[in-house]
Amino acid sequence: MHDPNCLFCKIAAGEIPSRKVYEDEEFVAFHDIHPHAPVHFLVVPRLHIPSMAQVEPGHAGLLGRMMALAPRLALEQGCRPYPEGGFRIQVNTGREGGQEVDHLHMHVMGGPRPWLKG
Ligand code: DGP
Repeated sequence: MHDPNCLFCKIAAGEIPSRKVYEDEEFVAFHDIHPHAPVHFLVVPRLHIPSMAQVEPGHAGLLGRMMALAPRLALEQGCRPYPEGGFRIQVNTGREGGQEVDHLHMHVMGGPRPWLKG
C-alpha cells in the first residue's frame, strides 16, 4: 500500500530525493536528514504501516527481515563490528514515543560513542 500523502512513501518511490544506502522490493534505507550519530540511517518498509502500533501478526515476517537487514547495513555504513563496535536500533512510536513521520521506520545509529547518552 502506498499513501500518496506520506513522506516516506514518496521517498521510497523516488518521488522525493534521499541519500539511499539500500533498496530492494520490500525496503529502502537512507541517511537521516538530521543525524544524531556518525552513522544514522533509516530502514523503511515500502508497505505503508503508520507505526509499530499498527503492526499485525501478518507483519511478523517483514519485521524479522527488517531486523536482519539492519546489522548488515550498519557494517556497510561504517559501524565497527560487535562487540567493540555495534549500533543502536530505535523505533519511535506515536508522539509521546518521539515519532514525527507516520510511516514505520527503524533508526540505525552508530559510530564512535560520544553521541550516545543513556
Ligand atoms: P521519527 O522521529 O522517529 O519519526 O524520525 C523521523 C526521522 O526522519 C527524523 O530523524 C528526521 C528524518 N527525516 C524527516 N524528513 C526527512 C526527509 O525528508 N529526508 C530524510 N532523509 N530524512 C527525513
